Amino acid sequence: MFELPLRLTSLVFDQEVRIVLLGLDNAGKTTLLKSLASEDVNTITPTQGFNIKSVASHGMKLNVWDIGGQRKIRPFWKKYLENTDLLVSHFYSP
Ligand SMILES: Nc1nc2c(ncn2[C@@H]2O[C@H](COP(=O)(O)OP(=O)(O)OP(=O)(O)O)[C@@H](O)[C@H]2O)c(=O)[nH]1
Ligand SMILES: [Mg+2]
Repeated sequence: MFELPLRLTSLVFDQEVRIVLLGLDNAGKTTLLKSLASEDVNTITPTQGFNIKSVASHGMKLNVWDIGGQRKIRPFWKKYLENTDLLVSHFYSP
């Protein structure tokens, strides 16, 4: 259902990539993360802190961080960006 813009192979030389998903609450970040990991997306609840999953793709290990988007969590977003290779700003537009 979802696919990250994986032209990363040409962008990075490291075989391990840290990706952070950031966006407002209900944007669909956890749905995207679970889809990438081929997990059930029907039982998702709002993220209170963060979720992390490692997914193998295109010969790389993608460490994908899904950060909760609720207002009370937003002040902590910046602390997750350290050492990040790719930031995905996730929006859901009905
Ligand atoms: N129609 C539609 N609904 C979606 C899509 N992605 C997510 N949703 C729905 O939007 C709601 C919120 O999705 P989440 O994945 O929990 O959103 P989130 O960005 O992780 O939200 P927080 O954890 O609160 O930051 C869920 O009911 C999902 O089923 C999409 O692409 N299309
Ligand atoms: Mg979430």
